[in-house]
Amino acid sequence: MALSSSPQPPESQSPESHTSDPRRSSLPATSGSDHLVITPTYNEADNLTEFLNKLFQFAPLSHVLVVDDNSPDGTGELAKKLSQSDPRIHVMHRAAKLGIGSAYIEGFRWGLAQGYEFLAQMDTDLSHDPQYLPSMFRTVEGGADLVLGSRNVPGGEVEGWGLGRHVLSKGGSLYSRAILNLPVHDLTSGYKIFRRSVLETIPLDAIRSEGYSFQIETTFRAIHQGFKVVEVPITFVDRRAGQSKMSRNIFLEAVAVVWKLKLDALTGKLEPGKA
Ligand SMILES: Nc1nc2c(ncn2[C@@H]2O[C@H](COP(=O)(O)OP(=O)(O)OP(=O)(O)O)[C@@H](O)[C@H]2O)c(=O)[nH]1
Ligand SMILES: [Mg+2]
Repeated sequence: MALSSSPQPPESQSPESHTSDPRRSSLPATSGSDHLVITPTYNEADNLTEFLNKLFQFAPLSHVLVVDDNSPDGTGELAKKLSQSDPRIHVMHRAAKLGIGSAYIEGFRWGLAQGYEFLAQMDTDLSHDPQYLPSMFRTVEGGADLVLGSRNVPGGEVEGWGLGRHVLSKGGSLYSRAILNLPVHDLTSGYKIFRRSVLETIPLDAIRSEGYSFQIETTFRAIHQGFKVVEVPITFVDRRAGQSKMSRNIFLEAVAVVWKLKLDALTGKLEPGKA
């Protein structure tokens, strides 16, 4: 799909103006940028406008898909309003809080169906600074299959976390890296860009995990299929507004998923079609 900054006709600006399901959009596959940023939202009304402004400052040709789970704070309505005056913004409204993993998967499916070549995922809470998008997109356009915004490579860091979160995040990456025997330093990062072939190959249907596990699982499956993963250093900034959805269950799920993935790899269950 060719990159273009030309505006689209109003009827194809956003699926939002016709239906709450972007998959029923009349948006043609080649109508603009081939970069899509998917951002799942749950109660991010305090962050969404600033996030989108900053994102378009650094990636003006990208399109964005907001996947909102009927946020009680009105994030979905805000996204809808913003999409009506900006053809780059698309919104998927889901009925209830169905989880971040399924939000990404529905977003990926929509992006693939629309023909985007590069599909990024980012948190809306400004922890993932859009200033890194140009270098991350350049890396994936230059031949990587999956690019990770990494806090654990030279030049990468975290600002604003207490000791507990540092231990959880670094420990989670070290633990998964060791058990799964992976060369990646930040396995729990949620700031990623996939080449579409990765998402077409790994069995999205088989991925049930959420939170940290979702990030570990998609990267592990990509490497298992032989895709090239590159880490780009980022400074991750703790959220300034809104509430974290991090929980004990998300942590425990990740501990278990790593062993399940290892077992699946050993028994040949990770191959596409054997989910
Ligand atoms: N659609 C959807 N989005 C979610 C859900 N849970 C979290 N999110 C969004 O996913 C992104 C990451 O969630 P956060 O709460 O920031 O999780 P986190 O980054 O692990 O935790 P903090 O570092 O404490 O912010 C944010 O944009 C959230 O609004 C969910 O169930 N559905
Ligand atoms: Mg966050």
